[in-house]
Amino acid sequence: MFVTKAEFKRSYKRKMSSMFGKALEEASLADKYITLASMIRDTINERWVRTNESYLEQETRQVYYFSLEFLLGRFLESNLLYLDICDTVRQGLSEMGIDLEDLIESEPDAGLGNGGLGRLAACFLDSLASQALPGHGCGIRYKYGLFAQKIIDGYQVELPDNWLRETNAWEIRKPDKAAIVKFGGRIKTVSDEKKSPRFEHVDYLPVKAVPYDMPIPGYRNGTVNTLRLWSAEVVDNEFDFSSFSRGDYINAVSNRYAVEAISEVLYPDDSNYKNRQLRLKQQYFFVSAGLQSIVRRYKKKKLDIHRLADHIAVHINDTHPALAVPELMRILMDEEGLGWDEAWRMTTRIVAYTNHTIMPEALETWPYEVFRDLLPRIMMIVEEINARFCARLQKAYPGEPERVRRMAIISDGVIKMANLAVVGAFSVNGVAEVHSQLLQNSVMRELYEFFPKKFNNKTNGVTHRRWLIKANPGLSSLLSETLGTPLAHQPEKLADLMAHADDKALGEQLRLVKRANKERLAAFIQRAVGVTVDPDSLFDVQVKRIHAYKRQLLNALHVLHLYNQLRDDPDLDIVPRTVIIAGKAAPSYYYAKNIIKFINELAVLINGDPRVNDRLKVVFLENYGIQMAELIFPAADLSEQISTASKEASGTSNMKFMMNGAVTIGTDDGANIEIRAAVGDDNFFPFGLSVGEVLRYYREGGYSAAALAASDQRLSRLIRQLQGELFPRLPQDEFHNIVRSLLDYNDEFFVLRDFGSYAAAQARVDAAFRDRAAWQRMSLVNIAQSGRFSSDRTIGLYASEIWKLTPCPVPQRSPVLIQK
Ligand code: 26V
Repeated sequence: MFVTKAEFKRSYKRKMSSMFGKALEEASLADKYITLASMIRDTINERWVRTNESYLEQETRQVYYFSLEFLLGRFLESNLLYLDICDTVRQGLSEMGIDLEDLIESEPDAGLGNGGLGRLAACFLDSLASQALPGHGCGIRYKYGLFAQKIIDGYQVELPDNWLRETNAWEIRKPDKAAIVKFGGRIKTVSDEKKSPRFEHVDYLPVKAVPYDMPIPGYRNGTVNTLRLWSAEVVDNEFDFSSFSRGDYINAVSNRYAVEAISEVLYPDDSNYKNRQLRLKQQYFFVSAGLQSIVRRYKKKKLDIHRLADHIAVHINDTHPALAVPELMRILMDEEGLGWDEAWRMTTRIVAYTNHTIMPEALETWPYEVFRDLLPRIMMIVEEINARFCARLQKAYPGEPERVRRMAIISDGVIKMANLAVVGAFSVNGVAEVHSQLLQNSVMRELYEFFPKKFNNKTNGVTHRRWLIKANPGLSSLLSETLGTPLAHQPEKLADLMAHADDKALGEQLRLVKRANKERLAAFIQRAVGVTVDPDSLFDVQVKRIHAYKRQLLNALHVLHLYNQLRDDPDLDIVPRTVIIAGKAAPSYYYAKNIIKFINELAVLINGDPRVNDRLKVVFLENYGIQMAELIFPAADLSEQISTASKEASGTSNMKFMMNGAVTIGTDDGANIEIRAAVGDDNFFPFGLSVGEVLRYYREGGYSAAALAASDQRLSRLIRQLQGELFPRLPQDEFHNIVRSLLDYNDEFFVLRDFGSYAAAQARVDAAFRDRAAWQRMSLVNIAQSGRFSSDRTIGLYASEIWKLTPCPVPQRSPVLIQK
């Protein structure tokens, strides 16, 4: 590894010539990027090898985080930052006439996730590595990540995200570590008089799972953990293939091409469970490959299979990898020869489960026949797990067949994945206090009563290294200077900032940092949508997936209400406000797409109306993702966290905003409740129905949206405008769906019910923003209290309370770099 700038330049040119046979002058941008990335990878690889050696030597307990989604973002800049070579490289490149920014910008985002759940997995990997914890990721190497969103005439259009078009410099293909995953076929029972029967899987379709490993470096600590992503390939081995083709040769050959479809594309729907056989294939594919490789590696170490549970934990991110339970049983029994009882004791000591949603429409179930035909052996095991569980239930609850049916894993003709996960895991956690309470008291009440000790809470967190240090270098250096300590490994130190809450000079410096970030975002907005926004205006931001329960509609209706007020009273004194909204809608979620159109129509109307006179601007930014998020959070003044109480399990953007000094306007939902408690009511703008009130309405009724709309002039006007009055150019039924959701479906998400309370809270925001010093203080308190929402804290708790994992620091060599 290079040590000085001069050495860096020399090795860079050498690398360029060895990789591309080119001199610098002839190199393309892509060549330059790959050259740099490969140099960094060489350094990371050394540490990767050392980390693995050190885990092996110390026989440390390791955790594997199984997730169908990892929303990683870009690597180049963070890897430079984590290796502490950013400045040397930037200067060295610049002396060779290369702008590091250009290389950073040329890297595609690894967008292998939908939203909160996928990004959480990425933050967790960062915290594991940065705290020297032996924890690795396991997932799918989708050829296409989450679709790219284009806005055309105000409508969302989806384009494929071909992120692997260029070579991915951050992965290593390991064909020698491939595993075979078996689909379909039949199970033959082979009986032997003395022994218990064996099960032989025949006529199956073999799929080759090839791992691509990505290094996950810790922050300047020498640790490099592994994210193993599996890719589906056709089996080229004649033996494996012939066992399948014996049944039906023609189909066997044509089916080969269906194989690659398994790792082709990430499902973009995170709102509604749909029974898609390909998704079940994806789930079994990566779970089986992942577990096979874990067991194989464990045995290679010559460790005793009977002690597997002492050495590994498998964490499942939602129910998507819940097949880990029967698949681990299968491996332990069919391949390792263990009996049922021992295999079950081990499995239920290894698997832990996190639930991320209570929305009933998102709970996964698979039709019995689909499951049985695709996974015959797994079906047998799930049936046995279910039979044994039901026997226990019948004993515990004699004469209550209905309760047994509700709690069973298989009932009503479907396999209930949440029930399977709860029964098979030793730990079940929600992602914020209120969410965990809801799981225990309502959604999973009966399972909780039966397994009270399994349930616990782990409030989400986000990595402050990406979301503060990398995304907001200005703020990050001001904070470490003020506190006299770097924050990378001790986010809890942010709390010391409270001692500086009334420091006016610091307040002013913080204001300047925010102002610079807002200018940067304003320039981006200008380029992206051609709208000029004033960096001195209140930047009011809502960025997240578009969902009815997240209530972008409430935000939009309030914007329209402000506009109405401005038109009614041209001299109205409001704080100039820039409302920024971004997020993707699931391609088949028509309501959500309609909301996007509505926001874009509002933007055209308001931004083009001279009477508004720049007091209000509306911007919808297309293709929200990790990159854009890193630009947005540092520039926000107001964080919109306005879900219907009880619906948002935790939220994590709320934490990223807070960390960057935005103040929250929010409902008492998810982690908002904990954020509000941490900063105090003076530094938060609460509004809306509480969880208790929402649940009471659902239980007892007593809400009439139509009556409310009729009795409130502001609301009836908004509804009339939605019905077409405001948009003469559009078909009159353009927003019919939205109106129907409010009136015909009685406003399931209480948008109209919370409108008054929301508008009043926004008026308090308006008043507060006028006193810049007071606002600055609120912002500071939010930053100071954000340390406890670092994923380091969350992962610390997972490690100590669930996984029983202790740090295993990798012996450091001499410092990598002496800056000259
Ligand atoms: C759910 C489903 C259900 C239908 C089938 C396809 C599919 C794909 C993904 C998902 C995941 C949605 C769940 C999710 O992202 N939950 C979010 O998790 C965050 C991290 O815990 C949490 O902060 C958010 O509140 C929660 O909405």
